[in-house]
Amino acid sequence: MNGPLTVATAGGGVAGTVSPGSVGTLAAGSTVLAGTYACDVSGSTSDLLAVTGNLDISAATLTVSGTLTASTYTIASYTDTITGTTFATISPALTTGYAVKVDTTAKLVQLVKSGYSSWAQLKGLTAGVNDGVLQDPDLDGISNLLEYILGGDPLASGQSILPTVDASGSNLVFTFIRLSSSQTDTTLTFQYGSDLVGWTDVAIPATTAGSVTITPATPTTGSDTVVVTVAKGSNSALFGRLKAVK
Ligand SMILES: [Ca+2]
Repeated sequence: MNGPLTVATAGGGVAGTVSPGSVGTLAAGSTVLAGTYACDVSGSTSDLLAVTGNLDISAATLTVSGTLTASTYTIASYTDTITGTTFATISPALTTGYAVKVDTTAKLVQLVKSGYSSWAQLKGLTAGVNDGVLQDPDLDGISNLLEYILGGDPLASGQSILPTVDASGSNLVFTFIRLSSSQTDTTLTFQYGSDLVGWTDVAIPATTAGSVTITPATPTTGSDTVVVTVAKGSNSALFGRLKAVK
């Protein structure tokens, strides 16, 4: 199919469903999906809507048929720009543990399996060898579990993902980036105290609450910026640390 493709909802012009057939590829020019993308999945393959130009999924409905089992399915690609960070409606809901991921670097729309073991596999860790949550195969002092939550690379040594602390004002301000999907199988707690013995827990929530400010999709889609603010008060010293449990 060449040229622009518009799939509109009934009443908005052409009522339509894009369905490339039983696991096939539909090539199209710039596409505005306002109707339904009926995406078939079979084994580790899926339909692919291959767009040369711009793709707009912001008003589209995604319906997946078949059983999701693989860690990643690429269901659309585009060459220019995308509008929308996910589909407006996903019906029926995706299998638990899967999410839509718009990768604006690779210019792909994917269905990805979230969770630690899937992440470990995608990052090149080997099951039973170096994929343990407490293992640290790149020897940078950051466990695999924290690499997962903080968006690190478990096989490339580096500490840029570690939380930063600013105690220059009247507050202790603790900032880090969280992989949003890591919330599905991990629990994060910020702990602070004045003597390294007793700690006060602050649960890290899904969205802004209390002393924790969460800015979603920042700095990139799929990650959140998390800021914990604790008043220093009369403490001469205040320590903070992040506790992760899977
Ligand atoms: Ca590490």
